[in-house]
Parts: sequence; structure tokens; C-alpha cells
Amino acid sequence: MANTLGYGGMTNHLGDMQNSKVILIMGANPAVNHPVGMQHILKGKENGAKIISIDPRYTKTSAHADLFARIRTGTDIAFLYGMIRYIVKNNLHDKQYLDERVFDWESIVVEAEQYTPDVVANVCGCTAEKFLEVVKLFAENSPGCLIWNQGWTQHTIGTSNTRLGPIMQMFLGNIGKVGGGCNILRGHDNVQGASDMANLSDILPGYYPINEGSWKYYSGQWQVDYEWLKGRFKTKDMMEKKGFALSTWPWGVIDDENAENNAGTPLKALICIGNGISTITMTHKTKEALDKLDLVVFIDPYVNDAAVITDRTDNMFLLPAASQVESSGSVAATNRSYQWRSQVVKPLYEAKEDHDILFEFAKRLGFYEEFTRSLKNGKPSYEWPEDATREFNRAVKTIGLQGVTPERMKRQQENWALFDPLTLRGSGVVEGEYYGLPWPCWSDKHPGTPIMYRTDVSVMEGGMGFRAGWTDKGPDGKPVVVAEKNGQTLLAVNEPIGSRFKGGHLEITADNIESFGITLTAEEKEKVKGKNWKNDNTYILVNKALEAGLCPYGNGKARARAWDWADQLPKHREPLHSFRQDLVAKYPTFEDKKDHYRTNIRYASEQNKQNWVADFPINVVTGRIVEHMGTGTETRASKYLAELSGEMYAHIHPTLAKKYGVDNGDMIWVHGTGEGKIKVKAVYSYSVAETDIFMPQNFSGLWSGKSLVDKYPKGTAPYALGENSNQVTSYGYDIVTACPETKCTLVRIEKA
Ligand SMILES: Nc1nc2c(c(=O)[nH]1)N[C@H]1C(S)=C(S)[C@@H](COP(=O)(O)OP(=O)(O)OC[C@H]3O[C@@H](n4cnc5c(=O)[nH]c(N)nc54)[C@H](O)[C@@H]3O)O[C@H]1N2
Ligand SMILES: Nc1nc2c(c(=O)[nH]1)N[C@H]1C(S)=C(S)[C@@H](COP(=O)(O)OP(=O)(O)OC[C@H]3O[C@@H](n4cnc5c(=O)[nH]c(N)nc54)[C@H](O)[C@@H]3O)O[C@H]1N2
Ligand SMILES: [Mo]
Repeated sequence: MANTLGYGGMTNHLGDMQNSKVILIMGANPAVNHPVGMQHILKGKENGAKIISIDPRYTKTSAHADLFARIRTGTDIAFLYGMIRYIVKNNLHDKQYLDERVFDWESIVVEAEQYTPDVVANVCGCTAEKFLEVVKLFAENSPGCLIWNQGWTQHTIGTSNTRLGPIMQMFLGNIGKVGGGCNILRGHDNVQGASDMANLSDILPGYYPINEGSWKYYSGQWQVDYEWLKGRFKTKDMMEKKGFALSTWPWGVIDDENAENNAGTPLKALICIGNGISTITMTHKTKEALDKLDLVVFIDPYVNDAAVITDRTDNMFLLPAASQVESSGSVAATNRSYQWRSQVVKPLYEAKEDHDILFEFAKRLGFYEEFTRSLKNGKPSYEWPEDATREFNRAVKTIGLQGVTPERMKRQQENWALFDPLTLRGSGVVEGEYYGLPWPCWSDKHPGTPIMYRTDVSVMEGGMGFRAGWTDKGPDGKPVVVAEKNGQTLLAVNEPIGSRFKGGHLEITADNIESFGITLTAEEKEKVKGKNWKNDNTYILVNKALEAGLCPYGNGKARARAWDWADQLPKHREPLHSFRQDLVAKYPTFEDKKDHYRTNIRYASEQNKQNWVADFPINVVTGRIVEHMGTGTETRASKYLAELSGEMYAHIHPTLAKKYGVDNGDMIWVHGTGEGKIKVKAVYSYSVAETDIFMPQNFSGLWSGKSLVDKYPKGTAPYALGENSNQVTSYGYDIVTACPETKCTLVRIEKA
């Protein structure tokens, strides 16, 4: 999913959860979705940590918890503000930490004031007593770690959830601490690497913004002329404009009004590589878009679900991609660590590795030479995948990938046993390195950063403050980096231990470096003239900063107030299709947003279109099951997994089922607020609230009661087919990232 937050990933790492005294799991179900990560949580529990699960469902994770609180989907902000209010009122907050490291935390206290335990109970639908039990257990034990995942992101206010969670943790001084942190358990193998490398439409690799300066920096890195690069785009404006998101592209095909956001034309062709796309909300709209495009290409080891959903009969191609065991290279794990992967077998039959397919495209489109120039980096040919890794070692300075070299990763791969899982520290030949060289890994001498934002270790041991360099509108309207806002400093008070300079600082530049007591020779000065640490290819600025014990990106305060965001302070806003219509006036959604990832997105107009809950009275939670992955394209093609879980279903509380005369095992029709409807089996369950149904997101291949099995090329249909839950998930997208609001959907049901 498109993500403009950048710099994502866990602050700590999986083994570190064994050091926690309390683990709060909100909007994640690791027992099902991260069974290996769950081992560390259970070890933590054996060490005495209390486990809290807050979820609309009683999940397999909840079953392992000491405390479970059920809340209504989309209400975590009210819960978190309630926690902050309680923490401050009872003097459980770490005031010194807040003063030293957090900008404008006082405004959060003011905002939190309205969220009394009774208000939390009303908005979230849990009791005030249960809420108080949770906050006491969490705030009175230290260190505490916070885990979240898709239960927090798939909302119109998803980014506000992901801001307020860390803010709450800072009130307890839990960030930058062993056993603390925000541990966001990510989705796919290498999804962290995919965002680090910018498989996204709003950033360049390493989260460099898509502005002229960064494009010029990258044209240098890629060793191509900036003007040539610009010539690949229709205009300079388009070059610097966010593209469509995974979630918004269908509207760029089917809604003519979006052409003006896209240089005057609707989208005409789609290349889909390594993604399901039937997993986007409102699959019937995806189908409409697929039917309408001029050209559709899938690059996939399996028959992509979407190829079967569309009715098109021509100009659709499936290029067989090799699987991960047929390829090699670096992959990044959920905790920002990189690992080397070796090829197990050469690609079978006609399959090719993904990069080879992309290279073939580049050849036919006439830019292969430019595409591969920096891989060669002056040599006659390149070595794959090592030279690709070396390219990002050189280019991606922002998050510190300089030290993540193929040589170090390969040596770590050969010496796994020499690392301690609790600290990630290596010994013997890998002494002085942390496992996976988690970024930032500032140089080939730096060990990596297993726990971010620690000031109790030196920068050369993985210490750092928060990133400095927030921007504000300058006199000409363009963003400029500022060191203060509203009369308050944005710089931290203390440096990590071992620093030669005392007090916070902005990012290191050629202009300011000497003010930190660092001296450069005349020759060095000449080399870095006009540069800052993230575009200095000589690395002089980074290396000198490290020598002096300073973090190259500066040492600033975390922002509790984001003055350039839609909501400066996170705010509870009801979902577009709210189960609590009575709360919509008090907590309304955003105004409609034009040109959001090139699409005009409805917020208020959708929320106010009708009293949704009157016609669609059931709240839907979607999520995953342990036997299947993503679309289930791969796992439903496994006989064994299909045997374990072969059928799509809806979990329904017996009390709700009774209202509709539905028996356990009956088929029901589920109608979405869009045009979609699906026929699924009702399965009685106490895991869901009496107001909700739960449906897995892992099925496809049936379409509103009809089988699509005949549309698969012969011999390729998966063993297990099922209705796709996204045919009935509602319209709605996060205000910043455009992540679909699939966790807050309303439906109506009837017995089939
Ligand atoms: N077996 C298996 N493992 C997987 C995957 C898979 O498909 N199958 N997918 C992988 C991927 S891509 C990802 S991103 C991760 C996702 O991992 P998770 O985020 O753990 O997955 P989900 O099951 O989607 O949702 C987690 C929980 O959030 C709850 N929830 C829903 N809405 C809300 C809410 O508003 N507030 C709160 N507090 N909770 C809410 C749901 O009931 C669910 O229990 O899993 C990865 N692991
Ligand atoms: N209702 C609802 N919808 C959801 C969610 C939810 O919780 N609820 N969760 C959302 C989330 S977090 C995610 S990540 C998505 C699921 O994410 P998707 O990406 O849509 O699902 P996957 O099945 O993981 O899709 C991967 C595709 O890549 C192919 N593939 C596998 N390996 C390779 C490879 O090496 N190369 C290439 N080229 N292809 C490969 C697979 O065959 C498959 O077709 O679903 C989203 N949709
Ligand atoms: Mo995901």
C-alpha cells in the first residue's frame, strides 16, 4: 500500500520483546499472522510479561493474553487518548522525556481531556472498567512494547492511529528503550525492502521526496542525464507528482474526472508484478477497470486472481515469474534488518526472475543501457545481484544503507549461529555487528541499529535521537528546514552518550559541521562544498559526524503536532460507513479530497450520502487465516493447505444469526454498500461481537455465487476457491496514504 510516512518498520526487534514487561497488541493477530514472531511474545510471557490484546474479535492471540478488551473497529484513537489522559492524571507520564524529546506534547494532553473513561466506553463499545484495567496494566509496568498492524492502518484515519500509538508510548518514555518501542509487524517477505527501495508512487528509493533536488541526486546516482530522465515524463510537474496508489488506480481508468489529475488522460495499460489486486477494496470496480484497459500484463508465478476476474479476452498477458527460491539477493525483514538469500534452483521451465523480465522490458523500450549503467558503475559488465546491492549502498544515505554490503550480508549468512537472538549481537568473526545490520547502518564499520532512538548507547553502537529537519513553508511558499516552531525548539536536549557536542542539532551539512567542534581540512571543505550528509558522495560529512559521536541526520524532537497534516493532532473521526450514525455529527470525517494519488476521493459526501447503518446494519471485520496468504493464490494451490482450509466463510455470533433465521452452516448472501454481493457459509462463532461478522480476506475464484474455475487456463485452478471478501468491502481511503478502509465496512445479510 502506498505509504508516505516513510521510515517505517519496527523501532525494536522480535527478540527484544522478550525483554518487555508488558506487551500491548492492538489491531494485530500475530498468533495467526506472525507465528514465528509470536514465539518471542510467548517467551516474553514466560519471562513475566503481561500480554494485552485489544481487538474487535477474540482472536488466537487474545487467547494467549492476560487481558482482552473488545472494541468497535475504527475507534483506537479514542482508546489511546483515554489512556494518555489517565496516564497524565495519575502522574504516570515521563515528563522529563517529553520535555527533552517531544515537541508540543502539551497539546496532546489538552486534546485527551475529552476522552474520559465514559467517553471511551461509549465510542469504543467496551466498558469503562475494562478500559481502566488495560491502561493500568500497561502504564504501571515498564518497559512496555506496543504492537500493531493492519487493524490500525486500513482506515480513513489509519495514519492518525499510527501517530498516536507512538505518542502514547512517548508519554511513558517507552521509545528508545530495550523492551519498549513500537513493533509494527509487517506483511510480506521483504515488504520492508520494497518500501525502502520505493516500490511506491510518492517517493524515490530511501524515502527521498519526489522533488527536483532528489531527482537530480538520483540522476547522478544512476549516472544518467537529468534532462534525459525528465524527458521520460510528459512534463516536469508530472515528474514531481505522486502517482496512482495500488488502491486508487481503478478510479483512474473508470472515472473520467480523474483524467485531469493524470496529465489529461485516463490510465490505459497495467503491469501487475507480485501483487494480487483482487485484494483491493471493491473488487467489482477493479474488474470494471481491468475490462476497460487497453493492455493488461501480469508477472506472476501463478495465474493471478485478477486475470480470472476480468471478462477481457485479448491484450492480456501472463509472464511467468520465478519464485523466491529461484532467485537471490538481499531481503529486508520487519525489523529493518537485511539478509542475503541464495538461489536454491534455477528458474524452472520458461520462468524468469523478476529483474530479468524488467530488463527485457527495458531493452524493448530502448533504455536498457541507461537502466543498467550504475550497476556497471564504470565496469564493462555488472554482477547480479551484488551490484544492485552496491548501488543502494551508494545511493540510499537517508536511512543508512551504506554499511549493508553484500560481503557483510554473506558473511552473516554463513554465521547465523554466532548471533544472540535477544540482543542481535554477533561474536567471533561477526563481532561488532548486529544481526541483519538493521538500518541505519551508517558505514561499513557501523554495526547497525537493532533498537532505534536510544541515547544510552553511542552512535557507533546504534545510538541516535529522533530525526531532525522538519520543514515549514518559507517566504516563497517552498518548504524550508526549521529548528523551531511557535517559539519552541525542535531540537532535542541531549545527545547520545559519547558525543563530543552537547545539545540537539540539525542534520549535518558542509555549512554547519564546524559549529559542532569538527574541523575539516581545506581539501575536505572543497570536496563537500554545498553538500549535506544525504547527498555527499564522498561520505566525509557522515564519517566526520560519526567520529564525533553525532548522528548524521541530526538530533531533534519527535512531533506530537504535525502542522502540515490534515489533522495536526490525531483526531477520532467516525468511519465513512459508521456503525454509530449517532456519533457522526460529533466526530465527522474529512472534507472530500481532490487529486489524492491522482484520484478525487469522497469523504464527507460519502459519509453523509445516507444513513448507511439503517440499510446495512452489520459491521464487518476482515482479516487473515493462518492456512492462507494474501489472495491465497499460492496457498490455495497447495493440496495440503486447501485440505486444512478449503472454504470461504463468515463468522457470525449465534445471537445475530438467530435474528436472520440463520443456522450454523447455512449459506448467506452478504450485500456491500457498493454494488458487490457474495454468498458464503455462516459459521457460528463467539469470537465476533453480536454486531459484527468476520470474513477472511484470503479467498477468490467464486464471483457472486458463480464459479470462475472455467476461466483458469487448463490445469492452473487452485484447489480451494471461495468468494472474495473485497467484493463487499466499502469505499474509503486513508487521508494520507490512501490505504483502503477495509476494516470498517457495513453490510446487510440474508439467508440464501
Ligand atoms: N497466515 C497468514 N499470515 C499473514 C498473512 C496472511 O494472509 N496469512 N498476511 C501477511 C500480511 S500481508 C500482513 S499485512 C499481516 C497482517 O497481520 P495482521 O494485522 O495481524 O492481520 P489481520 O488479520 O488483517 O488484522 C489483525 C487484527 O486486527 C483486528 N482489527 C480489525 N479492525 C480493527 C480495529 O479497528 N482496531 C483494532 N484494535 N483491531 C482491529 C482484526 O480483528 C484482526 O484480529 O499478516 C501477514 N501474515
Ligand atoms: N478486506 C481486506 N482486504 C485486504 C486486507 C485485509 O486485511 N482485508 N489486507 C491487505 C493487505 S495488508 C495486503 S498486503 C493485501 C494482500 O496482498 P496481495 O499482494 O494482493 O496478495 P498476495 O497473495 O500476497 O499477492 C501476491 C501475488 O504475487 C505473486 N507472487 C508470489 N511470489 C512472486 C514473485 O517472486 N514474483 C512475482 N512477480 N510474483 C510473485 C503471487 O502468486 C500472487 O499472485 O491484501 C490487502 N487487502
Ligand atoms: Mo500486508
